[in-house]
Amino acid sequence: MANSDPNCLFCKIVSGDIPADIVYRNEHVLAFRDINPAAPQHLLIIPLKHIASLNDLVGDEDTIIAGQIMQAAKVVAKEAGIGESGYRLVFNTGPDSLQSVFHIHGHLIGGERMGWPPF
Ligand code: D5M
Repeated sequence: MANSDPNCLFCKIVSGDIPADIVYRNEHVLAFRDINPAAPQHLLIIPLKHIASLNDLVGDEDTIIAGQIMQAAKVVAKEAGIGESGYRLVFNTGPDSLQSVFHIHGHLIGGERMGWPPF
């Protein structure tokens, strides 16, 4: 599978063709501010590789990528000042979740006291 999809919005952010408020990048993942924040801190963490959703994770390489997103989350949270106060990492997947961008992204949300359940 190709690492990039020319029709994918988030691949265009990875390549720099579309601007974003990038807060973190390493050789595996990118994090940027959500354009429509749902909380005081709302970052999106994405793999550089195009993978449409959690349902499309295949094999050991993608398992490692999923872990790299998790590893980045604590770094991004700390840099956003919410590492200790707490945060959620949400991966909308499929129609009932209202996933709208089909490139895996973890919503890192925090900066205020949240409710549970979330809906
Ligand atoms: O979430 C997709 C999220 O992506 C949604 O919260 C808006 C955000 N979004 C869409 N376009 C952009 C750009 N250009 N920059 C930053 N954030 C963006 P989902 O879980 O798929 O519903």
